[in-house]
Amino acid sequence: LRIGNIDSRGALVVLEGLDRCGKTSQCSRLLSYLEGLGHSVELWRFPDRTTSVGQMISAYLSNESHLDDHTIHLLFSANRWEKRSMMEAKLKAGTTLIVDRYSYSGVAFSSAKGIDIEWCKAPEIGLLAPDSVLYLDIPPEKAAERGGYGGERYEHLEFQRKVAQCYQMLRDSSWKIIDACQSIEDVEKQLKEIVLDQVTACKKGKPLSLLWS
Ligand code: DGP
Ligand code: NA
Ligand code: NA
Repeated sequence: LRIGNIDSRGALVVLEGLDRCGKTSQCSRLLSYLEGLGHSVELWRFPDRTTSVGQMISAYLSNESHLDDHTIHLLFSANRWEKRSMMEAKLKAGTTLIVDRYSYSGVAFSSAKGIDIEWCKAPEIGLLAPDSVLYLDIPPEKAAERGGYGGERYEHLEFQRKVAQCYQMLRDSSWKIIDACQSIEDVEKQLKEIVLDQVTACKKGKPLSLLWS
């Protein structure tokens, strides 16, 4: 009989997609679902606008400040690095993290501006790799039709089209592509299944790995 498995941990689950793909509401639904099953779980989001780096990012996104494309890229990356040790501690303590955007947003949004993709990935190397990346796939035109683009810097159809193309280049075996044009309930059902599988695998000791592997 083994009492407690030292390698048991929480799962790192990331939701990605264009602005208005429905990510944020699906994140809350996943949170309630896992809490209801009695799992230890937290909802995180990047950028985390509460830190001092996050406040610089927030000012940039709302067009209150203007920064060189490389500079803002590194700030987004720093915002993930400043949360890295807490992220690892939470996972090792058995808490599953549902994360609204991560390094893939970092690389997709900056490479959409024309910055070399390898340059974009470099500062992300060594961050924790997600167990699962759930990509909510929606045509940019459909997302734009949903309305509610809040007027932030990147919320324009033309730019979102480029971001969609850049996301395509980042797909790997940890990605699951979900058709985000389905009903909210159908999307939710698919996400729940995938996430529960990951939570179970991580409880059994699936090892953590690092970006980009
Ligand atoms: P959100 O708070 O999820 O609405 O994200 C704010 C905006 O910032 C959104 O348009 C996506 C973009 N974004 C998120 N993460 C990054 C990143 O790491 N780099 C860049 N350049 N943009 C990002
Ligand atoms: Na947004
Ligand atoms: Na969002």
